Amino acid sequence: MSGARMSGRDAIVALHAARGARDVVITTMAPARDWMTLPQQPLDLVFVPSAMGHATSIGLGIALAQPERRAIVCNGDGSMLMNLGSLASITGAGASNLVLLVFENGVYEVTGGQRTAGTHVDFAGLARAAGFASVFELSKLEDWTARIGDVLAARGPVFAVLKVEPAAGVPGPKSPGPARERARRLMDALRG
Ligand SMILES: Cc1ncc(C[n+]2csc(CCOP(=O)(O)OP(=O)(O)O)c2C)c(N)n1
Repeated sequence: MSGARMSGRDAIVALHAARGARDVVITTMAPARDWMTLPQQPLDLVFVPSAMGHATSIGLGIALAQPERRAIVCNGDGSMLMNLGSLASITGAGASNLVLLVFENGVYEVTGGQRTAGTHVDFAGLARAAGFASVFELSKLEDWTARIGDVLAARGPVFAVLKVEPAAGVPGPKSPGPARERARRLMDALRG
């Protein structure tokens, strides 16, 4: 990986500190693994185990059902590539309360670091072409930390590519418990 990139875990720690109390945060893949090391809230959806690509669609559903909340999706780049169509669904639905963060590490990190096709894809360009209202690309932790408030508050739907260093040799995320119970808890929290 060329150039200075932030660590994905540091990027997640910064997001954890900056998220609003009413925000829903949906994490998958390496971002989910790192999110689970931090204190959890009822409005967190750790989407593990999961089929790649679906976190964006779940985020869209929550954003549309709860327009007064912000839904923040933390996606892997390989998973983003599996569901590029969701970019058009998000903008087509006018989900202005959705923030999509792609943790671009260039690999399928949680399955052992195989290279994704993402290394030659301009994710920010794809998001602009799909019609996202605000698009960011950040690779330095100090820039992410300084601008995170602007990113979260920008006119939505918001897309940010976070260029992160792959973490080698860190085991993938383990399910934090039965998915049905966790989904029920999230629904209760969303109603609250
Ligand atoms: C549809 C589908 N294909 C394959 C897998 C197996 N798999 C689980 S995680 C993963 C890699 C995810 O890569 P990425 O989205 O880039 O996230 P990262 O691990 O780099 O954070 C793969 C291939 C899966 N869960 N779903």
